Amino acid sequence: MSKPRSVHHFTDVIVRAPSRSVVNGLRAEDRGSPTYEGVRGEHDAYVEAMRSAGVRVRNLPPLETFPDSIFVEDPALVFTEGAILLRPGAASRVREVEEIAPALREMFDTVLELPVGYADGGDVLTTGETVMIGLSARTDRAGAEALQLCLEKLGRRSEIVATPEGVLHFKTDCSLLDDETILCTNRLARSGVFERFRQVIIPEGEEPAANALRINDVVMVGSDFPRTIEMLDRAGYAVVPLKTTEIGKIDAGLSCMSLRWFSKTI
Ligand code: CIR
Repeated sequence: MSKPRSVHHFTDVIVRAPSRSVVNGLRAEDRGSPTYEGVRGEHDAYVEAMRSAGVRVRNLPPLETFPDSIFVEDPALVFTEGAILLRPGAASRVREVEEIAPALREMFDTVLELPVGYADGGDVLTTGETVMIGLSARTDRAGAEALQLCLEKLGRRSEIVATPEGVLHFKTDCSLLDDETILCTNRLARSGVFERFRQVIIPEGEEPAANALRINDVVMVGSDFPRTIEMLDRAGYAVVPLKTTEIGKIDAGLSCMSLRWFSKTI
């Protein structure tokens, strides 16, 4: 049986096509609604980039009842060892869990359920050594602690950390570039959570670029962030710029639109 070469080595992803109701997606600040066509275009390009990066893509159908259901990262977590159904911290998103559950039950032998509290997948960063769970307005301590027990059942070590005040999710402000390197905002770096990593700091003014996505050999980065793209390019990463202008209006970036895992059976 082969083991993952590294934390950014994936074989499979799940995505969900946007519904027309995506224009009503949640947002902290109203900077205008995204258009459905715009979101669909960004999602199509994302799916294409995933395929080019060498993963199998399972594309679930749109859900009109759930405007934010395109962001499949939040209602569940997936690992080689199994999946965990979460309890999203936004009332309008709670029932997205039962919508994604059947696909996960089909694809994983082990599917655990978070029993209490609230936790969004956007608050969870899986590194080589531990799973970092960020407390936020969406993930409370009861949810984070219950999640630690679920992770233990999957053989994963975890730690609870803080998300900077006013930041939606822990991963809004960071992503893994490789096993040892984190891309993160200055405000998150200052909190000291990534002291054991090499840290690449997002240029001031491009903070939303921190939600990038390393998949196999490439790093997907929002195309609206030229200084971040240039910085990563110079550092030797194979950058794939992807448009996130429309989904950015509803507080989303690149990790939010997929669940990713390494399957041992490939
Ligand atoms: C929400 O507020 O739930 C969505 N509008 C955005 C979710 C972004 N998800 C993520 O960062 N994992």
